[in-house]
Amino acid sequence: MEQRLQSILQERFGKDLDSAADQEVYTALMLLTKERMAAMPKTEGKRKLYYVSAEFLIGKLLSNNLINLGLFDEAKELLARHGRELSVIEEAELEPSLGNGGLGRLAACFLDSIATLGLCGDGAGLNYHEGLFYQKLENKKQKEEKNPWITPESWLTDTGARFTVPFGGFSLQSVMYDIGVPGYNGQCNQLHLFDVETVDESIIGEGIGFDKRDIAHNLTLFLYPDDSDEAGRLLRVYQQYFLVSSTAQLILKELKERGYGIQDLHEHVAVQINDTHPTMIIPELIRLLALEGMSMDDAIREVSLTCAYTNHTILAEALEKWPMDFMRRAVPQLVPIIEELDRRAKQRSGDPRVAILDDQDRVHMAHIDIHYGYSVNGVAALHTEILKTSELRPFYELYPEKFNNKTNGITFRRWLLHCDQPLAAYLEELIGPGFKKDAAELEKLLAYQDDQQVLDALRRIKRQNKEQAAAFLQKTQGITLNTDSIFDIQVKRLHEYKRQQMNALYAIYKYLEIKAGKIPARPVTMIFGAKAAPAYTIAKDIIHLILCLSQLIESDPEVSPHLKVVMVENYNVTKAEKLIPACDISEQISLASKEASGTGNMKFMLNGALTLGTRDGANVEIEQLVGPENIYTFGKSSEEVIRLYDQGAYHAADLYDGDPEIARLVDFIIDKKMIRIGDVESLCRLYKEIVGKDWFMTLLDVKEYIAVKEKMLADYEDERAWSRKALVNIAKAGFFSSDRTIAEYNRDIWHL
Ligand code: 26V
Repeated sequence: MEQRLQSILQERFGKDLDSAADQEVYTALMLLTKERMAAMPKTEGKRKLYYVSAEFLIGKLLSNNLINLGLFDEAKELLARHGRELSVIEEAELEPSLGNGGLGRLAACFLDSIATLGLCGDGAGLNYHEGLFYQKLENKKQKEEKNPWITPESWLTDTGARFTVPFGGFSLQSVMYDIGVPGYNGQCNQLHLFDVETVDESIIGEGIGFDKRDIAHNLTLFLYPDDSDEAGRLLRVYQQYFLVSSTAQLILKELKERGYGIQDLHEHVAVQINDTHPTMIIPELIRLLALEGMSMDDAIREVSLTCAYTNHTILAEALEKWPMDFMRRAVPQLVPIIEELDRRAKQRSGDPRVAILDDQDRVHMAHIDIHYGYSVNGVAALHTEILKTSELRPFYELYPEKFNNKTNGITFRRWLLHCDQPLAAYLEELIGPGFKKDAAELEKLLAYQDDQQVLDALRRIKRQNKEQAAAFLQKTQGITLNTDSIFDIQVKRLHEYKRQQMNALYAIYKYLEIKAGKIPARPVTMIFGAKAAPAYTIAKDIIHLILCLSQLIESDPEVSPHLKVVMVENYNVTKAEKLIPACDISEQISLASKEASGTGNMKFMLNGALTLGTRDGANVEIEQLVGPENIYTFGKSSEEVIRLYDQGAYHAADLYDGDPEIARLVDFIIDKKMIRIGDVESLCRLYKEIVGKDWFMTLLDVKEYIAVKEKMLADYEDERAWSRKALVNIAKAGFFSSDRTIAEYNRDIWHL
């Protein structure tokens, strides 16, 4: 390795490992890794999977690729011999923000596991030049900026493949870039990212502003541009079609290159549709097959046996419904096909709840997937049950055989071996290296649950990780953390259903307690990290509330020694990797029934944090695995919440009026002290929202939440009992390896 690295440095920069800048060493290591990946065998199979997704939140790639290639230690030692540190070198890598949150990160974990299991399958997505957005925190508010990540030398390789994508009135040229996805001691697959040839970064103005109608120049600039106006929503339709048309053309091209004909499609191709964003691949494939002479009946049957759909949410506002008029403007060639699919669906069932076209001339994307896909899966046991019994019930009655559950997972390469190297090394010492290949072997750790030495070591590792995270926050945001304190962390997208506002009410509670002289046994550090959608006003108000509380507490010498509230700027995969190993309390407090699965919950558990959570999403399965004594749950059940919605029986104002303790916390949002440091309009709007509406029922669970969190803080003082619980969580996390999830997808859906 050393020789090759030195020669790349020499060729490119005329330098060597002792004289090159960090950026140059990074580039050389990246190029070396790319060479190694290009030389790896590609996976082959009778049936090839295309995992189609509008998002792949891949994170930085250097360290993870080195780990998967088995080169990590060698690279680290080589650099160390020249007085350099890999962890410093990898800071030069820019993180692409090609996803919003869980859905995009899941897609990235899945690619890692597909390659690791040696399965023949590639990802297909879009090459957004500026990603989602970079979040700046200024004047206690979120500001969006562009987030460029593509440098002249990057992980992208131009494959030379080009496709023409036809839109109403014009066509665009699609350029296919590949990013290699090496498996862990396996083969190498690809992530195909399509880019529009005419993309033009110079049209971006202030912040993330640009002309939303200039499709030829803007199509691959940003992920999900602001969909609060019509031009933004229409652009999403253009993006989605660009993705699926390019992918469909690639699929048929590769099918033929592999020596098969279009009549063999479903035997040799599986398409996994990641949420509804790539749904148009169904009518597009049908269109392309028909163009090649296949009958409509045959084309629909072939495609229906090829495509499978994953649902990631039950939130009605997140289920895509596009006006047919958008289709007529952007993709008129799909209109007759969508109409035909709708006609056939209506023939099959007259129930308006399962129609593709509704009486307002809107296309229900999920309904296309369910009628014309062969599999429909939810992402956690509870989520799939809710789909079957309530959200998608009429579909379940029509097609019970299509429905199945695939509980999400995470890749342990990134979320243990890479992000928590001290823990991974210690586990290897204790139980051997087997867990790296077979995550179920983590259970061997259970043999040590009463071993004081092991429990002490786990606590030491946690302490060391807290110091690392604290040093990182000091360096990046100038924030000083007390590493003796309890680290209580909620990091995820900002959404009312995830209830960051409930956690903020806890901060208010604690603040008032301390002001009243009730000093906690140990200081608490509450860490938040969250991006809000640019047009989601209440979400931004919640960020503002958190930042106001942070300042209020920081500037109060009575309170600040005991409580700290921190908001991490631009929370992303890299920051998750620093924070998760440092966590004591993992906040998973969504309103029951609303979080389809969650995957952060799994990452925290694997890194020895204890969950404070509702019985929602995969939390339910965590509880079943670790047992109720090793998790802290609270809150109304999903059945109860669904009943409240069905009967319209939840009224926040009743709880507010009837309970002075609740009123005291909510009122503090607009207390004089807060108004003095914050934006009155924002704080008042949030206050009114919580008292008057509270659609996600914060006040329903807040008291029990506070009580359970208090119990948790008290329990932390019993070091031995706490560490034992942490050990059980690590030991039982094996189930959440995405290798298990992918093995199930392959067994039940893909049959590769
Ligand atoms: C999308 C939107 C779009 C606009 C309106 C508000 C809204 C709210 C939620 C969403 C979520 C879209 C789908 C999604 O990201 N689901 C997440 O998927 C993860 C991987 O399966 C899962 O762990 C999370 O629980 C789920 O929220």
